[in-house]
Amino acid sequence: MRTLVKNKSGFTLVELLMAMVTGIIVLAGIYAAFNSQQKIHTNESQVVDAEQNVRAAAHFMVREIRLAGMDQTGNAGAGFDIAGPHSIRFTLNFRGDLPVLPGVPPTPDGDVLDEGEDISYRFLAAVDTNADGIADAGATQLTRSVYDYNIVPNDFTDYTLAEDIHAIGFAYAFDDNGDGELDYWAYDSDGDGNLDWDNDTNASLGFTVNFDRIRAVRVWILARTRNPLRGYSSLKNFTVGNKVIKPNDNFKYRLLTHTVKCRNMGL
Ligand SMILES: [Ca+2]
Ligand SMILES: [Ca+2]
Ligand SMILES: [Ca+2]
Ligand SMILES: [Ca+2]
Repeated sequence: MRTLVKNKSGFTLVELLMAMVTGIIVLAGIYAAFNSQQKIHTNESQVVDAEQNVRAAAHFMVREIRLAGMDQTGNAGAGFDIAGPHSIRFTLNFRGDLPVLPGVPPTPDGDVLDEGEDISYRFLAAVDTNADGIADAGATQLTRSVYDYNIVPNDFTDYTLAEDIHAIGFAYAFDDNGDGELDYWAYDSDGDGNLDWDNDTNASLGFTVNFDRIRAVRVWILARTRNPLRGYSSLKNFTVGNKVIKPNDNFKYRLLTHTVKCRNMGL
């Protein structure tokens, strides 16, 4: 006859269930800790990526804007062509028509029509259709455009300087009373080749200023993370040139501002 004997060395169903439940709780705890670590890690690496991206772009751009108007010959007419609130175009004269041989320093000629002498920084019109300096799709490329006089028809060659840029802004300083101190930060609001709008008061200057009098450029670049961050809400306001931007989403934003003295202007 079969007898039911309790196996002392085994587990009862209750013990087994308790062990399973305990196991699940422990695993859930480990998962939660891992998940939150993972989340922090993903968020942090995205922020680091965004910062490196925008820093490198700003560094390059600042270095080049500093050279605006550079011209050893003094008669190439180098300087600013566009001094807009969201785009800049400037020239420098540092080389001539002929290809430069390796090891031979370039000899500037009397124009700003050679390779790399006519530079713009901007959002392309297709990605900022209303030209307000804010990427239509939330983020876009900051483009460095080089006007190329060696191709027919002459046109810009565009290079992506940085991705994930939300907004860009520029303002230009000049010394109004000639005492050597910069007095206004302004920009050309109507594209007629004269500064006319005060960036700080957002009102007309009341007079116009030739681009030759620009002595410094201020640059704002507002970058954001490539993807929204889990569990993050953007609450800050950012001043970018002539506007205050208030993102309302889950991206993390990083604003870089640089003031660039244009050493070659006003020589
Ligand atoms: Ca030249
Ligand atoms: Ca836009
Ligand atoms: Ca002054
Ligand atoms: Ca104007």
